[in-house]
Amino acid sequence: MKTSRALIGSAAIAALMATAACGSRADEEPPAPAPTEEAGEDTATEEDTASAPATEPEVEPNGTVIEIQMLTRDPDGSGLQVFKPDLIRAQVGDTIRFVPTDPTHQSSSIEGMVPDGARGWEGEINEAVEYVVPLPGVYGYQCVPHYAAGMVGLIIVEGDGQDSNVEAAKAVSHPGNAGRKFEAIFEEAGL
Ligand SMILES: [Cu+2]
Repeated sequence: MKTSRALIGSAAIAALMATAACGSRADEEPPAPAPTEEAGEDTATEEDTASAPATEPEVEPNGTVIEIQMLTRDPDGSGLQVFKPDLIRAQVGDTIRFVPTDPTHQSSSIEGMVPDGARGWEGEINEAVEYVVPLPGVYGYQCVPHYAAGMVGLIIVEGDGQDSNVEAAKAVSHPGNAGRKFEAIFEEAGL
């Protein structure tokens, strides 16, 4: 009881702070001087964009979008309550787009199943959510309402350090069918 009230309290404070931050940002409306554009290799912009100290590196979307369907029943027979495909390989900067093909689904990364320094994502039910993958590593995710039913998936982002969080991700325990599903996915991935 105590815990959930404390959580609600801090969530409310966070919401207030977010509102305040939005408000002040809108009020300020910085005049934004026209940047002097030098075509091509421009590297000195980091100082200007230092806003909130995010732990996740800023990553430019590279234009590649990988779609994952959220399905109640896979018309091709892979099962009920599934992400399709539930295992993908991606590159840093790719946009992963979860598509609400069927209703009642969403996608959230699972705590302990994203690489250090990655924030992860949390989608709304019945809405598409996009995440630009910021770092090599594995990213495990769930559909919150159908987690125990085994509606989970894995993204492998290739590059230096892609195996850095594999063991940690495999050590996470899951409710119901999700554990078995992840075992199968990790096996399919050769991890
Ligand atoms: Cu679902």
